[in-house]
Amino acid sequence: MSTAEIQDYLKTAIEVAKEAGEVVREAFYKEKSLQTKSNYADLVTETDQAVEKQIINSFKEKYPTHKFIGEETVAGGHKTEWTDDPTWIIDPIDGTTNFVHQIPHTCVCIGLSIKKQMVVGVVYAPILNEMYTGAKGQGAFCNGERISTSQQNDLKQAIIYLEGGSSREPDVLRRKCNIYQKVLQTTRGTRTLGSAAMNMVNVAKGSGDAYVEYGLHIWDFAASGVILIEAGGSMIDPSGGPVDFLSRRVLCASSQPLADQLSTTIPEHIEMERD
Ligand code: 2AM
Ligand code: CA
Ligand code: CA
Ligand code: CA
Repeated sequence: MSTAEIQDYLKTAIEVAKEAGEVVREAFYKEKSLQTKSNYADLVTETDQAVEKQIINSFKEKYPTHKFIGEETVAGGHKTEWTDDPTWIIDPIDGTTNFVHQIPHTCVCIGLSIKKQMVVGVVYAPILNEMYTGAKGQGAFCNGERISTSQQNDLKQAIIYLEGGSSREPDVLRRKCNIYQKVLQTTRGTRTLGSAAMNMVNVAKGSGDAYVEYGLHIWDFAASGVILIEAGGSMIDPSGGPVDFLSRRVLCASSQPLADQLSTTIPEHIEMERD
């Protein structure tokens, strides 16, 4: 695929993300119509659903043959169908709980895969006014300025993003607590932004050094993954080896040595049912 083609896809994704971000911004300080999904901590609003529809319709107009994977369109319990076809991977609002509670770390995520390779990623945080973009082989940017990771490679000096996640299963929570304790013991500290994509783009721009997560889905980290890699970061499976977008696990870091150190430090790696 040519550089010009990738640039065209990126340009479209930025336009579509901006339009979607406008809707998120408009709704942010208003009362929300709220439903729960798998449990009381797993939320969805009318805005999540409306924004996803809007994004998909915009792409369908321009690229009628392309496929879609979107958080609010994937029916509960169904396996994600990810093919070699050009596929737009969409999280209309990453950080829905932040959105509901008027915490500004909430963003629209749009990624494009071709032959199951991520080629374009856009993460737009409309309340923070931050537009993160990345395209394969073309670098990563925030509001048009080039970004790069901290290149930190000493765990003792590193800040690690960790999330509670939305699972409330006692076994998952116990394992997460064990990981949290070990990470606190071996690093400079932990942070939580409440959005997988915001954690990842912050690692991409050097605000913090790593992020490890179990329980997420392809739409949570596909778009921000391109940005992280293009910013010089590393993305692996938490127990080592290449990342698998359907495994529901990811470890990303400012550098490969840091990714490896964090991977071996974590006391247990939570197995999740694959997408
Ligand atoms: P969402 O807001 O799109 O649902 C918070 O832990 C972050 O992880 C959010 O980005 C959230 O995405 C995502 N997330 C949702 N469910 C999760 C889960 N069970 N485990 C981990 N992360 C999850
Ligand atoms: Ca969700
Ligand atoms: Ca998400
Ligand atoms: Ca979401």
